[in-house]
Amino acid sequence: MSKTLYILNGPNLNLLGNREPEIYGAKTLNDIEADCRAFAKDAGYDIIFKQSNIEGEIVNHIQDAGSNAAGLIINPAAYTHTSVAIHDALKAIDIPCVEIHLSQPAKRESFRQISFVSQAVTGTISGFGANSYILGLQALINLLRK
Ligand code: CA2
Repeated sequence: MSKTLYILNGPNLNLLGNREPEIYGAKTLNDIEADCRAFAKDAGYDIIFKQSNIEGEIVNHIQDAGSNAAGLIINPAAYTHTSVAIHDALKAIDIPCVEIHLSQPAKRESFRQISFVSQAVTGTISGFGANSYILGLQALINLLRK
């Protein structure tokens, strides 16, 4: 079985650490990537880590993960609440997928209360800041070990 995990990040997450630290924390996406790589390495996995502001690119990455990876973590960012294309791409692959969020969308504006992604993933982790990524990896790796 593949020992590669994909971690996909949606629009504006490249801005992490520079703005709105009270909502999204002080770590940059590069910091989060380094933390994820270290955690995954200890567990015997390598990471392909991507960020895109373009919906179709995220769809392409999901399809690549379906062919090459053991599992997928995705923070779809704003596309969480709008994207049928990302929902359909996740439904079309046959590997475990974990949706993660830095913040807790359920506590925020009404337009964030709907996730088009949740129906298409194994589970969701939200509200733990950058640690949501590590908790997501832990959940995914535990699943893959079963
Ligand atoms: O909490 C999360 O992880 C979100 O996926 C983040 C998205 C938001 O649209 C979702 O509702 C919840 C926003 C990511 C934008 O990140 C920024 C970071 C710094 C400055 C501005 C935006």
